[in-house]
Amino acid sequence: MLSTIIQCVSAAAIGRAMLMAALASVFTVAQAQDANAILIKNFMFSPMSLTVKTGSTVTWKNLDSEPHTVVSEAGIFHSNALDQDDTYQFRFDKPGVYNVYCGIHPHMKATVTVR
Ligand SMILES: [Cu+2]
Repeated sequence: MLSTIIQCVSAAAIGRAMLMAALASVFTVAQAQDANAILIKNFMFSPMSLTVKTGSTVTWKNLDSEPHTVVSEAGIFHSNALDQDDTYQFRFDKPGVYNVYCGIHPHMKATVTVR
């Protein structure tokens, strides 16, 4: 009787551990998707160079209280001014090297390499 209760308790503990493991792997996938993100902070793109697979969507997020834009040097895309916490997304369907800068502060530069 007592051993049955102990078995039930330990089964529940294992179940909980498996659930935690499953949640951890979901979290890892979410982080992997965030790898296609460029943060804008302190008047800099971070990372300044990012490599993604063809077909990837890159998300820029402005963390500064100052507005920034995301502009392709080749004129392929041009975001609106991003206020604090605003995001901009662009899907890269063709391989190549894309130079990006901020239209308001052109010294802010980043490179997206699409493979
Ligand atoms: Cu800027």
